[in-house]
Parts: sequence; structure tokens; C-alpha cells
Amino acid sequence: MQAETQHTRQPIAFRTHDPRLEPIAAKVLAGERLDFNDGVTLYGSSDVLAVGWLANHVRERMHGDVTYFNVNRHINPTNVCVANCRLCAFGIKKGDPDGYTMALEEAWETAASGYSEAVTEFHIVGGLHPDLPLEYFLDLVSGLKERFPKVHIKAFTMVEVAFLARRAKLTIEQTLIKMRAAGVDSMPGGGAEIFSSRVRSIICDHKIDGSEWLETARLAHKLGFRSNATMLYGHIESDEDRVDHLLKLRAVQDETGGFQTFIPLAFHPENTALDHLPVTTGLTDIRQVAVSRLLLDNFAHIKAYWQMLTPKIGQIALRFGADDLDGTVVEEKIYHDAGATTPQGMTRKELCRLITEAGRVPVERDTLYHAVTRTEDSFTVAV
Ligand code: V47
Repeated sequence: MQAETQHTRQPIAFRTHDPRLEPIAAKVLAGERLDFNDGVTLYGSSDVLAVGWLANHVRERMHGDVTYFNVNRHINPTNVCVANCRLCAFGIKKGDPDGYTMALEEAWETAASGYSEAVTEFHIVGGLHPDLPLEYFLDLVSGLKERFPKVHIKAFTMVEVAFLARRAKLTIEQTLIKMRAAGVDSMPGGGAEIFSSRVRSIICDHKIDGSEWLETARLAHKLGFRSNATMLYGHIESDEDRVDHLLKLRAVQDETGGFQTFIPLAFHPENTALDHLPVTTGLTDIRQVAVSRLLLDNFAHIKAYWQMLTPKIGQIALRFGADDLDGTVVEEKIYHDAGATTPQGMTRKELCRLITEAGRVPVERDTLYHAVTRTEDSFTVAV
């Protein structure tokens, strides 16, 4: 399979009390692709440990014990947003006193604060601001590149790219080319939510639809950008919607190979219009990581985003299919506005302890998964 590198492990027999998992296990052990029905069965199985065992088998086949992490900093230049998505606690309408928009100098200063650990990546996403022109975002990025030339800039979701293109009356390609010229190196995976139009029309009807998200990703990959992909789960979607989402991503990946990492995102209902919904449970989160690893056979990496999962569940996810624990982050807003009680950031030392105590080997990476070697406050990247 495209993304796999082989690691040798002692064979251990697969065991389950759910006979429906037997044929799926046979496929997984033979390195065969799973289909839609297999995905639904994995979500519905009563034997979540067996599902996890299979995902762990694939994860170890691909990465052995290696677990990646990176030192990044999130920057959210504005929370003002024209969309009014029910899923979101971050976006604020223009004119609301809780809205903020950083002046460029302020955004650059934000980037500089918390820079002491030699950040290798800026992760930049924000609201769909009704007035900020594309040039603001291009200047933001080029100013960051000027000040921090070694830092990889992972910026703007497919939703933001499509919005900025429309506002600037440019095509998606023209917009992406301008972004690249300004210094955008790759793109984060947000805004994918769930591709099902039924669900999308309820949780985020103001966003581009699923096929536009996928098409924007496709165009970005064809221009040479790598990007991530996400899925928001744990709200009103069905198991079939989740499988459909994963298989649509897998199909684009077959075509472009441009996705690096998949990040399942658990819905946090607090302070959203869907606050009557319960939060996901630990086993739902863990199963989601495992099913993602099993269905996305052409994605090299599955990320456990500890900010959303909590550090404890994030650590357990490392034995259920995840090979990446994101990240040091520093000041996360989107989940914390939606009630996340996890710390805003984590040091490299803390991340390494979580990984080591999970029986894994921590490897610091840059955004493109090159190993990073550190000396005090600087770093080199093995390309
Ligand atoms: O697109 C918004 C989600 C995403 C809520 O690419 C919510 O490396 C839960 O995409 N509850 C932004 N989720 C975060 C994101 C991300 C995070 C970490 C790494 C990467 C990467 C990408 O957060 C949004 C949306 O799907 N979101 N509101 C909420 N109330």
C-alpha cells in the first residue's frame, strides 16, 4: 500500500468475540483495502478492543513504535466570521464586542510570543471576515516569513481559501498561487466537518459544501501543496456519514497523494447552538481513531489532537492507530471557546513523557515529517 513502510513484528493471533470482525481482520492482515460495509461494521462492533488491535497492527506495520510530535504555534488572526455555523463557538458576528481582529503587527507579535522553544510551524486559521481582503492574509504570511524564515507556515483551511478567492474575484488556483508566493507552505485540515449534505446543512450550512472542500483540496494538491484533512464527529452524524466522509477523502488521496495526516475532531458542544448534545465518550474517541487508521489505508499519518481528546485519551490513542500527537500548540482558541478544559499548550518534555509512557518512541518532526534535531534553542531538519 502506498503509505506503508514495513516494520517487523512477531505475529500475534487476532482474537475477537465479534464474528463479523473475522473477515475484516483477514483483509487487514493481508493488507487489503476495506470497503463501506466494513467501515460500518467497525463502528458497530461490540469488540472495540479488537478494532483497536487491528488499527494498532496497521500503525505498527507502518511506523513501528515511532510517534511524531511537533512544536507549533497556533495563530487565529480574527474570530469575526460571516458564517453562523451551529457547530462553532469561535466565530463572532461583525460588530459584536467579543469579536477581535489582529492588526498585522499584533499578529506578528503574537507569533513571536511563545517562540522560545524554537517553533517549527505556525498554524494559522481564522474566521471568514466580511471586510478583510486577501491582501491582509498575504501580508500577514509574508511578514511572518520575513521575521521567521525557518518556520513552516501551515495556513488557511479549504473553506478560507474558497471564501478569500470568491471575495477577491479570483479562481481557487489563482488564490493558491498568490498564497504560495506570499509564503504559505502547506494547509491545515479544518473545515471538512462531515461531507454529508444532510448533516452539513444543519451544522454548518454557511460553509462550502463537501464537494467544494474536496475540490479545493484536489486543486491545492495539484499545485504541489500538502494538506491535512479532518472530520468532525460526535454530533448528529450517523456511522454511515462517517464512513462516507473517510472514503471520500481516501478517493481524493488515491488521485493526488497530497494529504499528509488525518485528524479526527470530537465535537465540543459547549457555547454552540448544539449545546444540548452530549460530549463524546472516551471509547467513541478511541474507536474513531482506530477506524480512521483502518479505512484510510493511503494516509501516512493519523493524528491524536490532545487538545481535543485530552492528553490522557490522546496517549491511549497511540496504541489504537495514531502515530502523531499534536502538538505543543500554545494558545488554542477554537476548542477552548467550545468549553475544552485541556491546557492551552504543552511543553516538548511533557509530550515526550506521554509518548514514552505509552511504550512509543518520540520523534520530533517538522510539518512535512522530517525529523528535527535540536540544540538548545535552535534546530536542524533532516531532509
Ligand atoms: O474546522 C470548530 C472544528 C476545526 C468546534 O491540520 C470544532 O494539523 C469541535 O482543523 N467542537 C479547526 N470542533 C481545528 C482543525 C485542526 C486542529 C488541529 C490540527 C489541524 C491540522 C487542524 O475545529 C474546525 C472544525 O472542524 N471545530 N468548532 C467545536 N465546537
